[in-house]
Formats: sequence, structure tokens, C-alpha cells
Amino acid sequence: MRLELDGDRRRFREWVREFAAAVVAPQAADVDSRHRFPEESIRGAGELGLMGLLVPPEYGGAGRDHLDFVVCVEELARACASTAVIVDVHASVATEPILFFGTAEQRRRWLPSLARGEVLGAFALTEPQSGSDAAALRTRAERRGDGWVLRGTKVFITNVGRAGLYVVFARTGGERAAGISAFLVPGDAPGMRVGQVFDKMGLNGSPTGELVLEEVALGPDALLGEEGKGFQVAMRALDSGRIGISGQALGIAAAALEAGLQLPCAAEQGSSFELADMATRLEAGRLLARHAAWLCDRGLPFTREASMAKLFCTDTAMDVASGVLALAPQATEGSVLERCFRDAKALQIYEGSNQIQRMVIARRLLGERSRVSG
Ligand code: COS
Repeated sequence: MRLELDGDRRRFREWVREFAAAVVAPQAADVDSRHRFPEESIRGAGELGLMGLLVPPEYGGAGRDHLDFVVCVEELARACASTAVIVDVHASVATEPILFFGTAEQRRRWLPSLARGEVLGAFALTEPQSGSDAAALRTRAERRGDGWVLRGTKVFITNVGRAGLYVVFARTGGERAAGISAFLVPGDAPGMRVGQVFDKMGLNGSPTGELVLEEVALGPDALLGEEGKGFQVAMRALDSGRIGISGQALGIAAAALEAGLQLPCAAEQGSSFELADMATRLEAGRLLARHAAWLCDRGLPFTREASMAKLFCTDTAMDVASGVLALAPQATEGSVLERCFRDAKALQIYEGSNQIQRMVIARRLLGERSRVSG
């Protein structure tokens, strides 16, 4: 297994880095302070093909793999973590389910415009009373004629209000995971509206809020995958989504470390040892994330590795941002370091909190042990 980047991947990284430095970074402070959507960066990412990085060329995508994806999200996040999460959610959890579970018609209808970035995607799983326990969701989908009617409320939805397509999970019958189905809901579907949009402490350029489904009538072609198999769609999407969030965390950690290396105290022994520890964790995180991506790209099981990468990289981002801040207590509001610190926290919570990642890892460890001893 090769986890170092070869020539083509290094060139790809340099290419994304140049775009991020030229277009994304100059907007980052303004996007953060004015809580505004990074229009220029997302448009630029679409023009470069980054929004369709994981979509095959036959649907107009770049046809790159998850190893490139994690590199891409890291480079974007080094410049602006808000831009990175918008691209990440769009390209992974909103687009990949159509790739894996969509019919030929659903792929033809949605993938080209998602790949070009003309339609922004979102993933609507979480509800006010079901966050970590996703199988407890209450949004209902009832049959009407040969189609469906959806009613319920989703919350903490990234790209809310901006998305032209929501992958929505709703209960079609039955208890817990077995009763959940996935639906493709156009952003302008009558009966669906944006509720409260949250004023967060970080990732201010990424809109997060409620999605209210009052009585959303959909045709039979809205069902994504088999009826009653939506939970598997969600879990599969989150597995690779967590690789992307690892990349986002690595980008925040790298930006904070770069800020640390520029501090006047950086070369003093105490500080330099701390910075050395941070750089070591950052590199270990890269290897975990790339390993998960490598497994995913080969069609091998990668759930455990994606959770390990997400857990380790997001804790690393928080610890590096917080550790560098401790070396630079004079960091001002609006500085890169202060933004990294505020941005990092959400990553330990979303796409499955880090407690959930520990649960996923532990279940697989215990499952393997019982298979070995059984
Ligand atoms: N890939 C595919 N299928 C999976 C899977 C995965 N990674 N993990 C679980 N499943 C399947 C199981 O195989 C099971 O299917 P069968 O009943 O057919 O065997 C089904 O899903 C239910 O699995 P399980 O019993 O493990 O579900 P739990 O209710 O115990 O929940 C966790 C599992 C906690 C892992 C899940 O609720 C979770 O990931 N929660 C966090 C949600 C999240 O990340 N939200 C963030 C949204 S984006 S901000």
C-alpha cells in the first residue's frame, strides 16, 4: 500500500492549493466575520471540477478517488474550513448515495448538475430528537397514489437553503433502522421550507439549519434505493463522508500549525517540542485518513478506519488549534488562529460525534473478537 502521494497526486494537490490560495483564502476572513456564503469559492470549485470530484466522467465528473478527495478537502480547509465543509457535504454524503444506490434515471437526472456544481446537494438525516441515535428519526413518508408524501422536521442541515437537492431520510413503516427509506427531494419542492438558520460559533460561511417538510408530495422516482433500506444508504454515505471530514480537520490543523511556526516563540525549546508533537499528530492523521480512503477506493471494508480517521483527525484539529493558541494568547479576533479554534469544535460533533466514532470502532473490535473466539 502506498500512502505517500505520487507525481500525479502531488500535482493535483498543488493545483488545488493554488486555487485555494488565489480564490478561497482571500475571502475566508470576510466569509467568517459576515457569516456569508463563499459564493466565489464555491463557483470556482465548480468550474475546476471539484464539486464533481467523485463522480465518474460519464456523468460529467472528474472521476478522481477518495485519496484525492481527502487531499482536496484538506487544501480547501487550510484556506477556509467553511468552504471545505460545503464542498465535502455536497460531493460525498449528498452525491455519493445517488452514485451507489440511484437508478439509471436518477443518476442521469442529478449527477451531471451536481458534478458541475450547478445544483448544490445536502444530506438531511438528523432531527431534533434523533441526532446520534439516527434510527430513532420520526419524519414520515406515506404512500399517496404511486408516490409519497413526506412530513417532519430535519435539523443541523449543512447547505440548508442553498441546496437544490436534499437526500432526505424518512420512516416508511417499521421500527428503528428497518423502517427507514431515502428520498431525493428537489430544493424547490412545494411544502418544504427552511426553518431556523443557526448562528454558529464557527464555520460561519456554511449555512446550517432546519428543514421543515410540511406536506411534500413526491413521485415514485424520488425513492432512493429500496424501500426500508434507507438506513444503510445513510450509513454508507457517512462512512465516506467521515473520510472527507478527516481531510477538513487536517486542513484546520495544518493552518493552525503554520500560524504556530510563525510565532516569535516557535524556536524556543518548550514551544518547538509542542509544535513537533502537533506536526507528528498531523502526519499520523494524514496516514489514517489516506488509509481509510485507500480501502474505500478498493471496495474493501473501511467503516472502522473511517471512524478512526474522523476521531483522530478532528481531535487533532481541536488540540492543535488550542495548543497553538496557548502559545499565542495575544491572537486577535479575526486572526487565522482564532478562526481555526472556533471552526475546529464542530468537527468533533458533526458527521457522527466522536463518541459515536468510538462506538463504531468498539463494535467492530468486539465483533472481530467474537468471530475469532467463536
Ligand atoms: N454501512 C452499511 N450499513 C450499516 C452500517 C454501515 N457502516 N452500519 C450499520 N449498518 C446497518 C446494519 O448492518 C443494520 O442493518 P441490518 O439490520 O440489515 O443488519 C442497520 O444498519 C442498523 O445498524 P445498527 O444496529 O448498528 O444501528 P444503530 O441504531 O445501533 O446505530 C450508529 C448505529 C450509532 C452507528 C448510527 O446511528 C450512527 O452512525 N449515528 C450517528 C449519525 C450521524 O453520524 N449523524 C450525523 C449526520 S450528518 S451531521
